[in-house]
Amino acid sequence: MIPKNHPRYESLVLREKIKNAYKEGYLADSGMIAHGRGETFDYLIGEKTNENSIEAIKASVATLLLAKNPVISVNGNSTALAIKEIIELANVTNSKIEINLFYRTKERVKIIAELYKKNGYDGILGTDDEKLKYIDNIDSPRATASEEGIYSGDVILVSLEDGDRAEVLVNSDKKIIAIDLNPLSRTAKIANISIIDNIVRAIPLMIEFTKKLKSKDENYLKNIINNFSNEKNLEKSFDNIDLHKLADN
Ligand code: PTJ
Repeated sequence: MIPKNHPRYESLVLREKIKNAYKEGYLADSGMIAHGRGETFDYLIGEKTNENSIEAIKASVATLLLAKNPVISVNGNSTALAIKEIIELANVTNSKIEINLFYRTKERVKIIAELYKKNGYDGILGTDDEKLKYIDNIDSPRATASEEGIYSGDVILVSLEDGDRAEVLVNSDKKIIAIDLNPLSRTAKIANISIIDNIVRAIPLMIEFTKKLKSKDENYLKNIINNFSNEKNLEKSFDNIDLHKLADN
């Protein structure tokens, strides 16, 4: 039991979730390493959602709301940290949810699918190995996608994603929104919109902004997207990592 007054309470709670997910058999062992890398970058950006990430979140929400077939891609880490929020975001944005694992095993897919079901989400995609297609015609599990989801989707939200697979998706002419704490990662660099923030803060904010933007017309949403530059967003993310400023806080 982690004492609530521990100065690093929230961070320790996330570690606990990651550890438990590994014990339950659905988090890849490398997922723990990935979490550690994320923690480091979170520390460096001040463990808060910075202004540029708010802009990235608004552009992401506008993109999801204008999409024809938006899909939220989930893996072991995102499920461990934000399953309830992912389901709510899918519901408010009318997005599908698809399991897309870098280290794919039948067992992990089964456990993750059951977890979504238990949390009230039926019909998760990407579970049936037989029906999966290969996005880039390369026979590799990193490029698998379900026909009605990622394969035909026009906007895909990925989080805590390996760079190789994000690249496959970008090259297949889909709009990619990435949630990744590391602004230097290949995923963050190649995505159309990169939310440089912790998934546990980013998704609740995406839900909040969806509720605010849902009633806006197409032009309003297009304006938000047109005024957003991912290049500038990433530059600002680098500026947020200011060790002197962080040391003074
Ligand atoms: O469940 P699987 O089989 O799909 O495997 C998932 C992992 C995460 C193991 C796999 O996709 C992988 O190896 O990813 P990478 O290449 O380590 O990239 C993960 C990225 O997520 C890194 O850039 C981390 O900084 C970032 N990250 C880690 N924790 C968080 C995060 N970004 C946002 N929020 C976090 N909590």
